[in-house]
Amino acid sequence: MKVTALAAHTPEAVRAALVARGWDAQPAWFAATGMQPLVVLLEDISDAEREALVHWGVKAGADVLTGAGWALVGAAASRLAPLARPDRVPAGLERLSPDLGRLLAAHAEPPPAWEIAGQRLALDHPVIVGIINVTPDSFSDGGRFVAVDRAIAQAERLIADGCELLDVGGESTRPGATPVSVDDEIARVVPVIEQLARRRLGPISVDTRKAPVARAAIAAGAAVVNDVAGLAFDPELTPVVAEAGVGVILMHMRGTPDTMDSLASYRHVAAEVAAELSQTAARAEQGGVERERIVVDPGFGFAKRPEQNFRLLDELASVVALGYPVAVGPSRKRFLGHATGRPVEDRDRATAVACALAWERGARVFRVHDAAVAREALLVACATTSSR
Ligand code: PMM
Repeated sequence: MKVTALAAHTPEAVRAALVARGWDAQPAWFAATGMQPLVVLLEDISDAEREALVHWGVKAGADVLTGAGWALVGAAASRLAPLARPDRVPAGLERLSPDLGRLLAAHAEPPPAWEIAGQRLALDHPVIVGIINVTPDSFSDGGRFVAVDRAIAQAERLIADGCELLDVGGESTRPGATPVSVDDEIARVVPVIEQLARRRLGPISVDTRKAPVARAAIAAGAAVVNDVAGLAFDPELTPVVAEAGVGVILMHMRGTPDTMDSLASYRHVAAEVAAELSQTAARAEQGGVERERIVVDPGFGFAKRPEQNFRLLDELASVVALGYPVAVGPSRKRFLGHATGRPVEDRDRATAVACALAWERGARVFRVHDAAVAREALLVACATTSSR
């Protein structure tokens, strides 16, 4: 007898083993995804539900660990599947079916594309978003025309380096940054977006929390709104996004850039960020934003301490399981400096590694300053996981 361990972090090894032994591609893929081990955390459950789960676990051969109000259930996806089916779920566990069903569906079939205004971005490969910051320092020597010219040159470089979306922002969201008025923010971003659109450099995203800025940016040609506040800062922004039919990136943070550092307290950062993002996305959908237009982002560096960012990066699967495409923005952030000791201007390699790790865990959209380095790392990561 010959015994070989197979990789189980994705269904790939099992699929390949079956195909190599004569299985057809489709059944091999279904069997492999069904065999993949999953662990789900259930919270806010009753004692009766807990008991029913333990009972089911013994019969189904699943691992169930429980405590007051919670349970951890570990089993192959195919074993968990009956719990997600209203006609097969054991008595007493009916409340579990809808959420577990969504989670298993997202696991088996991740979203294939992201719908932005007038275009769909395929997610079978990494989508790189290039950052174009139009903040006061870009005006410091020469004023608006120089700033616009510089942004155009930056855009051309980012596109040449493989970006599929350009994210234009006029407000710094770092802690302690001076607030920018709506008029100033519009005066910064709109001329740049107009010029990018005129030169067909894009598609373009606008990084803003404010409805009037988003409205002006969309009129100038933006196809995506990237909101670090997840549509919670300005109540008028949701209808603007919904009515314009633009794509939206809903980022997780707590509080505002000024208060967020004091709100970085979590018992289980990935579970809490996933739950809060799920509510953010549900609110957007209730406000009329189509599901296919939504991307969620765990918000590295926003209301998270260095170690929490790394935990969140490692446990990104909890966010991916929400079923929306996931964007990440680790670029040059402080937590990368924390691990490498490198200053902000020397964090592009660390950024590229973080992007590759995030791809492997299911992220599909990557917001970066230096696209060339990130792209190389992502091409290697993508080639490793996409051998089919
Ligand atoms: N980070 C910043 C700004 N906007 N948008 C998204 N979607 N995700 C992020 O992580 C994010 C963002 C802050 O970084 P910067 O000041 O270097 O642009």
